[in-house]
Amino acid sequence: MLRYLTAGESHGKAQIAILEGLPTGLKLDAGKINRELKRRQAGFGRGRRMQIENDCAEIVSGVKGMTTLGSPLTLCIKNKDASIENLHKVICPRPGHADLAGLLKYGFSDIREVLERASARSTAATVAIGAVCKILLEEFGIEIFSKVLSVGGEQGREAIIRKISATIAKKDTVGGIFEVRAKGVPVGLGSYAQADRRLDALFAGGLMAIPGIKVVEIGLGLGYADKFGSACHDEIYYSKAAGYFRKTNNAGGIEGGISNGEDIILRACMKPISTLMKPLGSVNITTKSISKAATERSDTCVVEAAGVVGEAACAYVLAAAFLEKFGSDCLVDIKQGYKNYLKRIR
Ligand code: EPS
Repeated sequence: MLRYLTAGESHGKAQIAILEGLPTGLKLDAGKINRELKRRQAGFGRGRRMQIENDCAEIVSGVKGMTTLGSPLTLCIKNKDASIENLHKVICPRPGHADLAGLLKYGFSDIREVLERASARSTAATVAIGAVCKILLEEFGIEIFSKVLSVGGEQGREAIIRKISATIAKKDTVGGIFEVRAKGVPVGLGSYAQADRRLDALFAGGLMAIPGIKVVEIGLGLGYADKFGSACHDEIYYSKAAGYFRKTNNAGGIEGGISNGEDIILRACMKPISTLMKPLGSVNITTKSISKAATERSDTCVVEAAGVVGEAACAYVLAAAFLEKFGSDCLVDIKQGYKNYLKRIR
C-alpha cells in the first residue's frame, strides 16, 4: 500500500514528506524532483516568498545510490524563510482562510498558530511526493500534464496576464480553473467494488485536498447535466492493432470507478487567495471590535502553480492504484506482471 504524510510550518525549518510503499529498484532522479518543485514556484501572479525560496529536495532515507530500498522515503525541502519564532501576532482573521475556524477549534489566541500549517506552502511537499510517483509511472509510459484553462473568467495567456496585472493593481486576488491529464493509463486501475477504491473518488479527494480547490470535474463533468445519454456516452470500438478504443472521451477515462484505457481528464476550480492587500471586514479576536482582516505577504494568483500541485496529487493517486493492481514489492516483478496483463487483455 502506498501512503504518505507531510509535515512542516510555512516559516518553520522545512517541509517534510514521508512516502511509504514504493517498490525496490526504482532509480530516482533528483533533477526531476527539483524541476517539479521549480515549476510549482513559477507562474505569473506569485508573491515575494517565491523570490526568497529556492525549493530543492534532499532525500534523507529510503534509497541507496538513488535507488529505492522499499523502506520509507523521506524528502526534506528546507525553508529559506524560517522566521516562525520572530513573526508578529495575527489577531484579525481573513474571510475565506482557515484563520477563525482553526483558532476556535484548537484554542489558540494567535492566528499565526493556525496559518503556519494551513498555508499552501505545504504543497511543496505534495509536489515532491508527486514527482517521485511520476518517476514510477514513467517506467510504465504514464505521463501527467496540466494547463490553466481560465483565470477570473479570462482564457488565453495574454488575456490571463492582463487580468492578473489588473488584479495586482487593484490589490485584489483572483482564482481560476486548471486541467490535469494523464496519458498512457492502462484499463483496470481502481474498482467499483468499494467506495474507497473508486478511481474517480480518489482523484476528487486528492484534488479537493489542495488548499483553495472548490470544484472537481471528471471528463464532461457539469456538462453531463443537460445532455441525453445517447449524446454523451463514449461508443466502443475494436481493432486488431489498437484493441478496444473510443472516438470520444466524455468519461474522462473512468467508467464505474475504473480507468478505461483512455486519457484521464480532470478539472479543478480554485477560489481566489484569501489574503487581500485591501482587506475585507473582520473582527479583532482580542477586543471583539469591528476591524479589517490581517494582511500578510501573499500571492495574487496561483492557478498555474495549483495545476502543478494537481498533477502531483493525481500522480500519487495513479501510483497507489497502479501498485495496488500490479504489486508493490519489486519493480522487476511489477514490470513482468504488467506485461502479462497487457497481453491478456488484448
Ligand atoms: C506559499 C508560501 C506562502 C504564501 C502562499 C503559498 O508564503 P508566505 O506566506 O511566507 O508569503 O505565498 O501561502 C498561501 C497562499 C496561504 O494561504 O498561506 C507557497 O510556498 O506556495
